[in-house]
Amino acid sequence: MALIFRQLFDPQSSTYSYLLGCGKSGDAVLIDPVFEQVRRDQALIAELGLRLVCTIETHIHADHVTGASLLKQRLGSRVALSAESGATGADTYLAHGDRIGFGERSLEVRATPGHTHGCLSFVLDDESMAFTGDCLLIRGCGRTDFQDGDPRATFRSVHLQLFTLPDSCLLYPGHDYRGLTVSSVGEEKRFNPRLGGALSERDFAGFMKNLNLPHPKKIDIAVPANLKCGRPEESQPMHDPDWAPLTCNFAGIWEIPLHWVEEHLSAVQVLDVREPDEYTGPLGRIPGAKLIPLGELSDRTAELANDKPIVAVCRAGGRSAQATLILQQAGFSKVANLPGGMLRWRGEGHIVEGGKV
Ligand SMILES: N[C@@H](CCC(=O)N[C@@H](CS)C(=O)NCC(=O)O)C(=O)O
Ligand SMILES: [Fe+2]
Repeated sequence: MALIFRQLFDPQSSTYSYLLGCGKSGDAVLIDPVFEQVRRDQALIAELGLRLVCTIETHIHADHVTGASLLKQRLGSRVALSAESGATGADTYLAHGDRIGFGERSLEVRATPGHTHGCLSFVLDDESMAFTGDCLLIRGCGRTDFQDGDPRATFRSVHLQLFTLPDSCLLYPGHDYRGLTVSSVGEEKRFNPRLGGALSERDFAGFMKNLNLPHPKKIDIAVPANLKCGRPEESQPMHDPDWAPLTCNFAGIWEIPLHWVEEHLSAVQVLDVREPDEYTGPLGRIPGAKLIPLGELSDRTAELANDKPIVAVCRAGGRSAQATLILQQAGFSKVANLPGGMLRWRGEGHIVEGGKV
């Protein structure tokens, strides 16, 4: 059954999140969501038409706060993590051998302790992919110097739970600090400089004792928050605009519902960024819309009021999306795009001035 798969990256913590969906039912899971990326992930899930049934943690992260609780609040997803993690407030406590289903697909849970005591890896039903968290990284592995880390446990986890998968099984890590995205069991068995080839448990333990890495910058915030599944009230709030029922799309553009604009026309400044011949052309315009063609916008932002939200519009919603970015850069905070532009506005029968009847 078709799998929907996306690898997502948080540049601040170099964390990967993984969205896996069943192509038939649309049920999806998200491995290791990052709090600051919840808006982005929510937009992608909506655009792909998926239903998030569950978020899954590979471990209690020390470098970022999980988005699990915020996603639960927004999308109703269940929070799943290791029973060994010591975390409270989850909906599902996972143990070695459990299966996490999403539609007709599933992940098998494997205990892979070492980086932390409660680390889990997740193996896709057909063993074509495994999500290794910070147990095994590409040509590396997670550090073992805090959170009950134990290099000997990592060595055994990698050799007994991951290197026993088919060589072709693709490995997706929890982080990569060099921009690498994917490896495979066969590759890591041969080329991992800490764990591959003929290297022994003792060689590995020696290597890990001498890593001498500085502690993650956010460890004192991240670990306590993650032990409560990243409860949003205890993390820094997500500042979503509240002047209108806006949604942020995966491209990062704030969009406003068309019917809301029609009902609140006097409360906003409608900015039409088409060319003058389009403004007076057959599609008509939104009553009261101010015309500033996109190419002139950067030089003419002073013509817009600072205290009234701006709704940007064009023919199909593309140029106006660009306009919202220009306005945000110019310091306007209440800005939204009219998705679909005048084509959709007219198509849905909203109020129009001028144009062909
Ligand atoms: N500089 C990063 C450090 C991140 C870090 O220590 N990451 C852990 C995973 S949570 C790790 O195992 N890193 C392995 C490495 O850096 O080689 C930060 O401050 O967040
Ligand atoms: Fe980690």
